[in-house]
Amino acid sequence: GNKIRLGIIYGGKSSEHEVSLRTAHSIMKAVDPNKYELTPVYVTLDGGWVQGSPIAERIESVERLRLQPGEAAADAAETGVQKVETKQSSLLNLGGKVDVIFPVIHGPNGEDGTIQGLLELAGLPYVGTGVMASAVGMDKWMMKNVFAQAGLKQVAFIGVLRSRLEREEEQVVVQIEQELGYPCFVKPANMGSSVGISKAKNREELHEALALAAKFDRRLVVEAFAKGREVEIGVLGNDELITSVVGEVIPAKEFYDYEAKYKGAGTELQIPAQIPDSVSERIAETAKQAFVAIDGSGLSRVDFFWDEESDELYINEINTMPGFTPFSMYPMLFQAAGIEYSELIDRLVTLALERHREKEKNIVAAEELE
Ligand code: G1L
Repeated sequence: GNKIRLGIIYGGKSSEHEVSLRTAHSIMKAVDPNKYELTPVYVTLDGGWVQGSPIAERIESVERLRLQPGEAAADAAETGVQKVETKQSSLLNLGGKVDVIFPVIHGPNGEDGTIQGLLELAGLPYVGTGVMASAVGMDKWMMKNVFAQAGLKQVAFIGVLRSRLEREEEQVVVQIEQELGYPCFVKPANMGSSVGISKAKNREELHEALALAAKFDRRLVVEAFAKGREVEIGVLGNDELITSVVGEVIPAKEFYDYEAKYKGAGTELQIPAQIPDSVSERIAETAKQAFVAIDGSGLSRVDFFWDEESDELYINEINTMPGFTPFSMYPMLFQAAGIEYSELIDRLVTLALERHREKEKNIVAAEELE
């Protein structure tokens, strides 16, 4: 049969550029070359878009994916890869050349839903969550509001605007001390990773933590200390959802910080988590509710704290763009559930196409009714 023409957008003007490259490389190595034709689209660190032509050979090194702007025609003869360079997203160039896009990338400035919006405008099916769910999933403050509205139990929090901090930092600090106490966590609302996050154990540290987070975003969230074990689950589907096994993150450091999250420094993953089945079932149900609450599609990893002593379960966050190498939590949770990496990718592509078809059922104007 005909191959599925899969475009992969990766790189990006983001602190997770290298993670994205490695992830794209993993995906390209995992898919069946008889089933897919792969087209790489590299977003450079300074925001340029370099569109390769379909990859014919096996990609041995991740370096091969660092398409060079400007070198285009020069080495095309050697590598068989042609590169088209554009200042802006050359999505209209992709129309007609690919059937579906796998966006392994965050938005240009960390505010997400932007890449998804571009793909909507281009009319292309794409893997993962849509504009709204991506945006909600990237904004911790908005996410918490949505969880609260859906009646999901979470740790107490306060949203703080940077402008309020500039105006009345003392009142903010007093409010945090009264409503949350120490220790507490201060985070920029919009970051995908853990940069700008710190833990404050006293007033002095709180001032420092607020100042740091305010460098990254104009919206901050402060969370009460979460007691309990950190447990995570994968959700897969569009309207009909399946869940993975539950995994546990066992941190070696004081908290699951940037380094631990990305370099695996000291953290250990326990898959499946050694917790009662009844707790795993509650986690699965709550994860699906969270996915529906943000209007998720494709996939999400949902993270919780389970306090063994009180048996309380607190939702921490939903991650619509989880780590996605074969050794990341999400793929490993599904592998433990019997779905291996390449099958996971197949399913995500199928879900993307299904979602696109579902959307095409909608009429866009009342005139179409006639
Ligand atoms: F497209 C999916 F499946 F939705 C998707 C997109 C992006 C899954 C996972 C990711 N992950 C990443 O992009 C990243 C963790 C490498 C950050 Cl750049």
